[in-house]
Amino acid sequence: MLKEIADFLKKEDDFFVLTHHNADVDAIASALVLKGLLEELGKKVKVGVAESVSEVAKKFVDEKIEIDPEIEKETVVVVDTSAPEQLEPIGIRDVAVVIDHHIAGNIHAKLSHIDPEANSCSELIYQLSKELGIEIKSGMATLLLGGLIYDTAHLRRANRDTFILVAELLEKSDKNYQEILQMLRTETDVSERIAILKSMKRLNSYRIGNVLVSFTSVGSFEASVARNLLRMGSDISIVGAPKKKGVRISGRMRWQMKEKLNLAEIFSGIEKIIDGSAGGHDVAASANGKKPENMSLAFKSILSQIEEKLGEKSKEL
Ligand SMILES: [Mn+2]
Repeated sequence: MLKEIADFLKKEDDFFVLTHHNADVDAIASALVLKGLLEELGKKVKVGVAESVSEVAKKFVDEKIEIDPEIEKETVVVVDTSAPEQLEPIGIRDVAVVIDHHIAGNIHAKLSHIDPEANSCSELIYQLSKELGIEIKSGMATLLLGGLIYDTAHLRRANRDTFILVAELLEKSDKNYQEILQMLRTETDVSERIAILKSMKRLNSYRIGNVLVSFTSVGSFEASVARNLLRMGSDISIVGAPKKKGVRISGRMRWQMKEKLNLAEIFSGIEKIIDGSAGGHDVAASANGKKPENMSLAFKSILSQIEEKLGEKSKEL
């Protein structure tokens, strides 16, 4: 299908390449490299994004990107996007081409190349460059590397082919792997880091056999604090954010504990206590309730549910 898309792109003249809201690195890389390729063919190309470009993706942008553009008579190409809602509020009558790697969405287009096996949309654009017979320039290679590395969670989800692609693109880019990783780094906002540090003051931890469980509370960023507690050594972390009229509780658990416990199930056991509702899955759960005064009761219930499931009593550390 990429062959047909390449032939079609060669015929048209005036393009708008669009991608999803809060555009991530893969979306931006795909759109900008496609723009570059089409410009090599002498075409007029604009790039548009719905709503915004994500903070980390901004570091890869050094040319004009239009936010929520008006589409006139341009030929529309949509990249890295599977649902029309992800393009709102951009009003589009006709989509000519979709290139994407998400499970087949419902954007109706004349031509589409959707490959859910691909780890990133960037690698599809790279394939398209070969189909078009255009040599990837250094800047384009850097963008594609950014997209590929970002969408594979820094290559944790990479396969053999991904590494071959990365090696090929590193040959073309004037940046090395460390420099690209540096561009992909995101700084945690200072208020979030303050929440993490403050949560340490209120930390209560327990040992149940070899399982370590931590409880704490913060004003906000409870999910981030819970994730950080796992990094610091907890097997299960429970973080409450009590407000005047309500409470949110977030829980995280190490993957290795999945066989023994289901956090979402445990959280459903505190719905009544905090007068609210809980949801999530085995290793991540959250609950919202109307009774902040019962947060510590909810913590006690969570601890005793874990004790019961593991068949052991807890000892405070
Ligand atoms: Mn993507």
